[in-house]
Amino acid sequence: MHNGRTTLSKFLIQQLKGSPELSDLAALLIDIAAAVKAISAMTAKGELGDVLGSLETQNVQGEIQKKLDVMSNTAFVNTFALGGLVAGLASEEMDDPIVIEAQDEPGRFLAIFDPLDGSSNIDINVSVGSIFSVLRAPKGRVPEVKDYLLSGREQVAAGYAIYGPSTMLVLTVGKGTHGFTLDREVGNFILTHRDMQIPEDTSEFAINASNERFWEPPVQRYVAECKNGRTDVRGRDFNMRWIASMVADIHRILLRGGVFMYPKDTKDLSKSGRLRLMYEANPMSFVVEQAGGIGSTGRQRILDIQPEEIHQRVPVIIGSRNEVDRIERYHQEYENGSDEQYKSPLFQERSLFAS
Ligand code: AFP
Repeated sequence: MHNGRTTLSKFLIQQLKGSPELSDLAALLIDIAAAVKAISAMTAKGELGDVLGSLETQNVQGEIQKKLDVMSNTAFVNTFALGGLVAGLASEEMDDPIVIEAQDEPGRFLAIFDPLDGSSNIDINVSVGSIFSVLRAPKGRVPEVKDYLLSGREQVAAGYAIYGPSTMLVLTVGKGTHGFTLDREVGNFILTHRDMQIPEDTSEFAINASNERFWEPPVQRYVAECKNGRTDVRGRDFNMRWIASMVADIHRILLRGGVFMYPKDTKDLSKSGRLRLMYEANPMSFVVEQAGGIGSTGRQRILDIQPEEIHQRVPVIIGSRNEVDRIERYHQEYENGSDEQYKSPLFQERSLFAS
């Protein structure tokens, strides 16, 4: 029936059997899968389920909340509260973390999540997702905000759900990145993408090109070279994609390579990027790096950042190893002024494009 494939539960038990200190982690991830199934059912109803449209409320980011933002957040909160495996949780949709009252013994983990990523796509029926990150909870006391502010390297698990033509759960516990497809007939997640590997090279980049005038020079340089294709230093043509759902763009990159960029820009100097470190950049970087890719701000690896606040934003450049390496090099050359020697042949003095 499933070509010898295995289920999420069986796979996690196998992956974690050598880690007794993570004994509850498999159960926690299965709880997360249950919340994903509930959200998948909600999104699949569309207009018929009265789940579309926005509320009058704003989240801590100052963004108008979609109905499904709040419904998805509630699905995760209820799942975690019932499961008793987390001591506390933080969400894009909640100003502050909340403590989960211990049932028999306190939960060993902290969950941080974006319950519905890409929600601006909900009303136009384009793929959206959920993103989650799992950290160890402090021992012997109720978690405080400082306990969430651990670097991405401290994550014990991370992953995302994508609510597309099929619903998939892609996750890592630090032993590779693996994809599971929801079999709606039996209501179980089946391992369909074992040990995903991102191609090191790509000819596809993802960025919101309408922000070009706000980017820093190294990003402008990289994108210009991609757009110039075979006529410039890259020697081959590139393709561009931008779904405006980070989960959908990253999923494509995991499957066929690419680089996703939401870089630092001067559009809003009060923000050091659009995407949030704790529940977007960190979990996605863990998943991508376990698949052989890189997650960077352009100047440092995302997983090395020491968080300062739950909702802090960072620049994100993530995907195929050789492309992210190149973009990091361009940032270094920009910082040390050595990119002045860089001039595409198109812009040499006697070239057609000489200004
Ligand atoms: P929403 O959840 O508000 O739709 O934002 C989605 C997102 O955080 C990320 O998933 C997208 O890659 C990015 O924003 C899209 O940003 P732009 O709308 O500026 O292109």
